[in-house]
Amino acid sequence: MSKPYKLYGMAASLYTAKARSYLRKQGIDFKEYGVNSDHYGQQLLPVLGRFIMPAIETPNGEVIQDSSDIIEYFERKGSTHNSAYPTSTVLQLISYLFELFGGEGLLRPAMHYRWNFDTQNLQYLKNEFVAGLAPPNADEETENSLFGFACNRMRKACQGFGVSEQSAALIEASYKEFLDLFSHHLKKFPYLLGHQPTLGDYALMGPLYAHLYRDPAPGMLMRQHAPIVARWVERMNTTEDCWVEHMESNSPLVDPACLPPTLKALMRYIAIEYLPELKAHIQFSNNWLDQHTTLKAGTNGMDNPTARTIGQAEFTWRGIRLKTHVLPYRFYLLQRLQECYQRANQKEQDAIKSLFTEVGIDSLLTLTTNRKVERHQFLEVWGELRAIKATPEIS
Ligand SMILES: N[C@@H](CCC(=O)N[C@@H](CS)C(=O)NCC(=O)O)C(=O)O
Repeated sequence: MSKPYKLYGMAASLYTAKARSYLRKQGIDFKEYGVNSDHYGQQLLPVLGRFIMPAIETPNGEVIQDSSDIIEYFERKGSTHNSAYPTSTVLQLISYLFELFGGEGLLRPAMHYRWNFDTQNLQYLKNEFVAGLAPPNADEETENSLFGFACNRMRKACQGFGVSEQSAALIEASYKEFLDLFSHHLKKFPYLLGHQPTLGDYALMGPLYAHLYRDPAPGMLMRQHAPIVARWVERMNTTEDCWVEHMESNSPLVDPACLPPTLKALMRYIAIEYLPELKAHIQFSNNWLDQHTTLKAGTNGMDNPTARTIGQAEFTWRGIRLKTHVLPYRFYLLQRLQECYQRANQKEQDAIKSLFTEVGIDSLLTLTTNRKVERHQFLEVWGELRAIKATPEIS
C-alpha cells in the first residue's frame, strides 16, 4: 500500500483550507501535520526558505508549496477523480478568475472579521494559534507570548489589506452583498460552475471556511445571513458527493454558452470589489519596475529575497481611498488567466472577451506587469522585461 501524502498547515490557515478541501474532494490519501512539528521545522522550512503554509510532502519526499501549485501538481499527475480544471476554455477562464478573487480578493473581510471582533473571537483564536504554532507541551507563558506576537503581527497585517475604522462598515456591507450573490447562485447549483467543484470553489474555501465560517463572529453571521453558503462550505469539506439540497445532474458543469445570470452577477461583483485594487497594484508595480532598472531577472528585487510585498498602492474603493500591500504573487495568478486566454482559439477568445466585457472585467485579459512573475525555489521572482511594455491604465 502506498504511503499517504503529508499536508503541513494549520486549522485557522486560509490557504491550507483551499488545499485541504481539494485533497478531500479528490479522495487523495493524506494526513495533516502542523507547521509546529519538528519535521516541518527541520526538513521543510530549510527547503522552503520561509515560514509558509500549506506545503505538501509527497510519499517520495518531494515538497510542494503554494496552494495553486499543489492543485496543479495533482492535476498534472492525473490522480484526480473530479478535475478542478474544466475542459471548456470559457469555464477555465472563469475558474482562474475565481482562483484569483477567492484567494486574494476576500482578504479584507477575512481579516476584518477575524481581528476586529475580540469579544466573540479572541479566546477561540488564542486556542487556534497556540494549537497550530506553539511547540507541543509549551508552558502558559510561552503560549501567551506567542499569541501576543501573532496577534500584533496580524492586526498590523490587517491595515495592509485596507482594514481600518474608516473602511469597516463598507467591508461589512460589501461582504454581505457577496454572501447574498453567492447564496442566490447556490440555490440552484451546488458549486460555482455547476455540479462539480472547480478551481474557484477551492480558492473561495480559503477565506470562506478558514476565517469566515470557523471564527465565531463571522461564523454566526454566515449561518444566520447566508446558511446556503455555510452548507456549501460543509459540502466542500466532504469526500463524498452530497445530493441533499440539489438534484444529481448528468452534466457536471454549466453550459459555457449559456451561463447562469447568478454567476455573471458574481463576476460583476469582482469588477466592483477587486478590479480597482488590482489595477492600482499593476500600475504601482510598473512604476516600481521602472525605478528598478538594474533588477536581476530571477530575483524579487528586494533586500530580503523572501519579502512578499513591494510596497503599498492607493486607490478608490467603493467611494473611499484605500492603501493596500502590493503582492506580486497576485500577478502570478492573473497570468494564469491571461495565458489561458492567449491559448484559446479566435472563437473562444471572442466569447471570453464578450463575456468579460459584459461583466466589466475585460481589462483583466490584458493588464500586465512589465515583467512576468515567476516562481523559483518556492519564492516569487520577476522574470525578464517583457518585449512589449504594458499600456498604463489609470484607476
Ligand atoms: N500564495 C500562498 C500563500 C500562503 C500563505 O500566505 N499562507 C499563510 C497562512 S494562511 C502563511 O503561511 N503565512 C505565514 C506567516 O504568517 O508568517 C499559497 O497559496 O500557498
